[in-house]
Amino acid sequence: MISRIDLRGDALPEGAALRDLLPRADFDVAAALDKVRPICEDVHHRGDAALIDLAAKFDGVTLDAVRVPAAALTEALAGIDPRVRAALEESIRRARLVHAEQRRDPKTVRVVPGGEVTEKWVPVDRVGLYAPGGRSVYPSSVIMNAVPAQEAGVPSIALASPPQAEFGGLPHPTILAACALLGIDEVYAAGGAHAVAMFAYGTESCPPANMVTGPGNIWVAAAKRYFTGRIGIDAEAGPTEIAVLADDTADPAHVASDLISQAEHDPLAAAVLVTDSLALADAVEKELQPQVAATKHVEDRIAPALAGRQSAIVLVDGLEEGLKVVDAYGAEHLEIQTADATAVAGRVRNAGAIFVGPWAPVSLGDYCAGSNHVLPTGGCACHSSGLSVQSFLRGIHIVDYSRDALAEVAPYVVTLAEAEDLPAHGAAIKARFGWKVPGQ
Ligand code: HSO
Ligand code: ZN
Repeated sequence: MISRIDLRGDALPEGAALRDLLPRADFDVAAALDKVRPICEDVHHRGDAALIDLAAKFDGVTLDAVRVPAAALTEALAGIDPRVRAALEESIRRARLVHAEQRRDPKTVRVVPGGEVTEKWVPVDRVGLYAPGGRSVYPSSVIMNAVPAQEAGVPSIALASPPQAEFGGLPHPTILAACALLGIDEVYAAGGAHAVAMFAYGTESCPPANMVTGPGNIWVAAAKRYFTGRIGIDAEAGPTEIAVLADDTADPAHVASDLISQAEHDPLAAAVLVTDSLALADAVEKELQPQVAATKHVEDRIAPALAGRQSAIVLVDGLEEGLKVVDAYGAEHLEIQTADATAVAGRVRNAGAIFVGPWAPVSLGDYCAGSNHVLPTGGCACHSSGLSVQSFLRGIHIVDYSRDALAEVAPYVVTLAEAEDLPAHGAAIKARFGWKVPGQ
């Protein structure tokens, strides 16, 4: 059901060599680029007409328009199960609490008397959020994308989600209901690479956006890569990952259920247990059998995800080695189920989010911890963060120097300009002082 990688005995290799020993899914975004290019360019040239044709081709729906009417949002909210509504509201409330604290005030540094640099934080003007359809209808992801954008103060927020044949060509009603709860009223029935293209280029009905965020399949990831440089993106989300660092104090039934919880997303999802306890490894493996058999998405997702080359139980000689392994892996989600989990978590350097101890499973973070669930996958946690208010802000330096402050530093600027063979740079300084730079 799940393979083992035994790293006990010899000293662990360092860095990339260690990373190469660890499991990871094949998620070849580059290979998908050739397929998305013509789709994106079709949207570029034909706008809404292309979106309508692509919806017929990929989603099997006939659309009159891609913009979702306001009434559909109100109806979706009215039709939602009240318990789901209450849970979404609680999820939004907690996410707002955490994300509101991520806002940044401008900061001014007085470099010298009369010479200041201020960094001000300005939200992106317009953002397109993407919410997948099909297998992954996640209103929770609408929350995780919208809340940080809203708390950042983004003035214009639109959302795209694939049209669903069974809902008359509208996006899934729970997606629409989540939008209504969040106050997002600009919604488009568009999915896949063409939805990203709609936001990147703009069409007759959708003004272009400066940034696109949100999870999606490989086509969405490839479209994000295609437009990188033209628009901002959050990340190229790959299949979801859970790593659990556990010792013999962990409850094997809970470790198994947490591994299964993320395997539930996708046959390419990764579930990795890193432990120094052979007894725990055996017990977790034993737990997996009945738990997997009893859960819903066994055949199509969980069994292939656990059996895939991206999932494994990794045996290590001790906690120190375990920490090296989880840092080399850089999981999207990392659970610490060890004695003194807080101290161990404090030592982790690479993870999208860390879940500490027995009462903080990844499922909590997926929905209601207040943390964000849009996190770096594929090892990108070693250089990137999850989605936050910061993702939607730009820091702009404001440089304000007086005459005296410029005069004081002018010789250095001129010297550096000459050292770089850029005399015009120096001249721009000298001209201000009648070509005579004090100190030279
Ligand atoms: N675990 C997924 C997010 C999600 N889980 C949505 C449930 N719904 C990636 O962080
Ligand atoms: Zn999840």
